[in-house]
Amino acid sequence: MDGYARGALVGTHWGHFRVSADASGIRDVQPYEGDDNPSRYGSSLADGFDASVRIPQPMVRKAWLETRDGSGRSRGEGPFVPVSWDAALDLVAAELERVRKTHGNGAIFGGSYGWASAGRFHHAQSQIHRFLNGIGGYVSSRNSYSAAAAEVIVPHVLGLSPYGVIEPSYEEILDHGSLMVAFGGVCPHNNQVVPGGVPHHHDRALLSQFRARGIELINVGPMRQDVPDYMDQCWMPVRPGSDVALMMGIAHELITNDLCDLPFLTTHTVGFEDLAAYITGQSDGCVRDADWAAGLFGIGADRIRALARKMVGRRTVIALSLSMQRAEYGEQPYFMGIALAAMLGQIGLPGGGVGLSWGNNGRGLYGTRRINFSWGKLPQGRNPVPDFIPVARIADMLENPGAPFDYDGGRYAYPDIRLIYWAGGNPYHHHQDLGRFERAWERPETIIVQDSVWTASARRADIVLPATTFLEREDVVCGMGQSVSFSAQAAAPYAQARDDFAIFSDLARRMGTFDAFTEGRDTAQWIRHIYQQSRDNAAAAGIQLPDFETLRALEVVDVTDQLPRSPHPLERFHDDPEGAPLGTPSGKIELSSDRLAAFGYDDCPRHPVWLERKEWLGAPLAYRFPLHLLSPQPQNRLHSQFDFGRASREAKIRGREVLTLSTADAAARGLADGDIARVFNDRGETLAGVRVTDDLMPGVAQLPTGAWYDPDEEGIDRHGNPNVLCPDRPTSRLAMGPTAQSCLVEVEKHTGPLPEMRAFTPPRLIDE
Ligand SMILES: Nc1nc2c(c(=O)[nH]1)N[C@H]1C(S)=C(S)[C@@H](COP(=O)(O)OP(=O)(O)OC[C@H]3O[C@@H](n4cnc5c(=O)[nH]c(N)nc54)[C@H](O)[C@@H]3O)O[C@H]1N2
Ligand SMILES: Nc1nc2c(c(=O)[nH]1)N[C@H]1C(S)=C(S)[C@@H](COP(=O)(O)OP(=O)(O)OC[C@H]3O[C@@H](n4cnc5c(=O)[nH]c(N)nc54)[C@H](O)[C@@H]3O)O[C@H]1N2
Ligand SMILES: [Mo]
Repeated sequence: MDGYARGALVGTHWGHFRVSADASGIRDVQPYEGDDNPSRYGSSLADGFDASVRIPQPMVRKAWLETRDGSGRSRGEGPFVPVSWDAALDLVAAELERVRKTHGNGAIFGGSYGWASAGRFHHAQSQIHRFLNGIGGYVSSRNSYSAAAAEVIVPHVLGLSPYGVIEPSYEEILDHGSLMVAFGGVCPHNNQVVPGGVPHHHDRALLSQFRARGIELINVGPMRQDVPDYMDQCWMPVRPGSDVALMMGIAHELITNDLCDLPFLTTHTVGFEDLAAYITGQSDGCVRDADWAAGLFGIGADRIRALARKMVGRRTVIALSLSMQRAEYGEQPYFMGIALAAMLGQIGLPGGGVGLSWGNNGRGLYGTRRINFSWGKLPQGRNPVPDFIPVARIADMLENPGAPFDYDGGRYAYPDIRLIYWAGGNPYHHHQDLGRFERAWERPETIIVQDSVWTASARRADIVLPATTFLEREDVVCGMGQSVSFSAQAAAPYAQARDDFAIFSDLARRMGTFDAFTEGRDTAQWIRHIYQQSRDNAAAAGIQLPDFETLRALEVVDVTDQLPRSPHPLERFHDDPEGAPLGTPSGKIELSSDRLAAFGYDDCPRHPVWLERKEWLGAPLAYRFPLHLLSPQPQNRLHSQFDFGRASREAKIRGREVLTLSTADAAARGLADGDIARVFNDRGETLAGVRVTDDLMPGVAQLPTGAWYDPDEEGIDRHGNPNVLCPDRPTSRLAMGPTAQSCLVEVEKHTGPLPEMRAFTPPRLIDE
């Protein structure tokens, strides 16, 4: 049909694709024929061999090669010296050995946060952690940039991880639900990414049934387009960062009109009195009612009261997106969202209660028949180094060795890092306040980055090791869906690129840990071994998976029909709170927590609170920087991956990432569609292309993440990367999570010539 033989099936986090390649590169990419709703950016895989971004061979930064100590300041300026694999790996092994001997393994930062690619074996984090554990360990990181605040607060409140309560599923909402109040919407493109890979995208098929089933959807958030256009929605625009106030206004209406489910609150929760006293003002004199909330974020108090009434007496689910916890005091919207659902008394009922980390990563899309066994994986071994950081405190750590920090009730000290080794993540994508980060990144003596492309992080490394991509190797892929796939090798490795496993095996040989690292298996044997583990685990749970060769021939195997319906983790608790208690100290939902109180954090006290943010539209800083900048997930790629690909590039405006503004804010600044704007605050400045819409509330601007950081000599980014603007400030002492979504900026028209971009031009190389 497409003129080529059926291509190799390749599994990615954003779906499966058929890739045809020959010696000259990739010829064609088609969506997997089994997916009736593929991601729109599969076409970018055709650029997987783009020579302007791929790293052809190992590289060493010239200044580092010549001077070693004290050369960190010139990181980012290149030039690089291409070297042989042997020379590069000798250098890496010698540096690891030197740092280990002189300072101990506690001076090696191997947290290596990032998504890398799908695949059970070629998983860069597992590979690097296994390797580093084998040589005595490394400083690790805890939690994720995605959901740190939720990951730490939810266990205190529900006794479960936020990923353990992702139900109710959409199936249940369709069958039993009546109302969904979605804070942050149910963003269609975000739902198409499923960590670990997925062959079929169910979002459209499920969400498009809402209308016919008469389920009401309220989108509480700044952007109308957070709900797909084929769904009916009632849009309630609210200022970013104000959700807790809105929830409290709703709660006040419920409490003062006897609309709370008191029997549920009595049998299933503790601490409601504390929270009620705070909301009604009994405890501190401040009444947090609908009028108070309306005053804070400019929605009519009547609308808040009406919303409260709407939620009572019908099956209601409160869905919380992750975006609002990636913000100052990001623990609070999750804490209060659970409390509000508890007041409605439906937690644990099908199609009701609370949906956590909703609207992305396939949450709720894969039904009630869940995988009831664990997939095999590469064992990482044990890390003997106890030191860790909350993942987003990296700049703080590099700047303040030895300084104390708080985290989830403990007090720790930052380690003194001499060497950083990163494989499978892009810190110059994911971290905030890149200006500060760049200064902190100067401090380590040695930085090693292993990636397939010249990301900003690779450009700022001393030793760069080129890795293959998923196009160039085979693997077994399985995400949170109910299927497992064989991901085929579509092409030979690019230039001298090697698999992470091959790189670490050769390093292990140099460090004397080869046998322990490989356990005598080569790549093909490891892939089969890990798949056999999956088979064994499945068999123990009564699920049959075919043997490896059959999987390879079938390509995709779906086990949904074999899976029993698994109950909502909170269903048993709902039915029998004494017999099936939660993992909290009281066994119940803790709306006020003695344990949190004992931590003594004023920025995350015992019950949900409204705290004034430093950056939001109600802050004094908004006089100088009157727009709230949100940096959502990009529609045309995953994070920074394949930013050089055609789908991502075609969506840009004159090469820059797209800044969305409301009609009113654009007009006030003389900006129109297609203009280039300067976006700035005290932390930095970037250039972006302007798109104007009526679907975004005035006062809010959106600039998606992922445009490759491309600063000029003055540090002004030329490409539209929001992280030059976003703050590097922790959510609270509890989770110490990232707060990218609490960011104020101003926007002006860019006049004068457009600076030339360098993001996709390779750094200068010097031939020795
Ligand atoms: N301002 C702002 N910043 C944010 C966010 C936000 O909302 N706003 N969101 C945050 C969130 S939720 C996340 S999850 C992070 C994501 O941050 P990251 O996960 O760091 O971003 P990616 O672009 O996915 O980086 C993955 C890197 O791994 C490389 N890679 C892929 N496969 C392989 C492989 O097999 N081997 C090796 N060695 N490398 C490989 C890719 O080329 C890429 O450079 O960003 C965070 N940053
Ligand atoms: N295409 C694509 N999909 C992805 C990813 C990607 O890179 N590309 N990344 C994946 C990853 S790693 C993650 S963690 C998830 C993240 O999933 P989310 O965190 O849900 O994603 P965002 O796009 O940051 O935010 C969704 C919407 O929340 C709204 N919002 C922002 N702040 C607030 C607020 O304070 N209150 C309310 N009510 N709404 C707010 C914004 O309008 C935004 O469009 O997405 C995943 N999906
Ligand atoms: Mo994420």
